[in-house]
Amino acid sequence: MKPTLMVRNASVFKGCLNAGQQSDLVSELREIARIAPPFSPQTPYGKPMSVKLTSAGDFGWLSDAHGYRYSETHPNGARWPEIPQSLLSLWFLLTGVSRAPNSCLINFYGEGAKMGMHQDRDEKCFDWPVLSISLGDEALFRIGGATRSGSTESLWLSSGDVVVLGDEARLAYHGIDRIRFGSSGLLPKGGRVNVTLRVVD
Ligand code: MD6
Ligand code: FE
Repeated sequence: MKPTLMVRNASVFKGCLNAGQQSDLVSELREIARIAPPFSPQTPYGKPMSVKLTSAGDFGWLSDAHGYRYSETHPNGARWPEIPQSLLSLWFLLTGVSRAPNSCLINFYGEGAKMGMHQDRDEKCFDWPVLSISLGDEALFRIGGATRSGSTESLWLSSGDVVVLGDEARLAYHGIDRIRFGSSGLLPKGGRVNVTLRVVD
């Protein structure tokens, strides 16, 4: 499948998941959240993140006093649930790479939650892309280059949109400046869910 547009070398697939696929995915994410309850991690600097998160797959992403890292277990000690088959299929369809992702991070944004500008660089190898799915309320996504300084571009991501950061964009700085709380009817209580798939090791 071809991206709808490229923004700073990121591939953007607008409306990639239809309404039925979005609600099916929400059901699968609810099941993951039931097994692995979402939590608000502390940054290594001691500030709580405004998003809640959980994971599926062999590795889940955490942040605590030890820093940002991947862990084979939830903070409660249990292994993470499996990555849903529908997400693996979407990964192969859109990225065209040979390896399956072994980490699926799920971020929950309530009213006022945002994500500061960052690079995804806790993985061992940057040859694999990162695929990101937006669900629920619209979000203002900002992306720049591989250094923190320099110009950025912003675009609104809607429910069902997918962004792939690979190749030149793999280490691009990016973040979520704000969400339009209540702009989507997908989640009964409003808010936004972002799902990212990665090859971690
Ligand atoms: C978000 N996204 O959309 C945050 N990371 O809520 C990310 O941090 C992200 O969209 C890597 C690749 C694509 C992304
Ligand atoms: Fe990221």
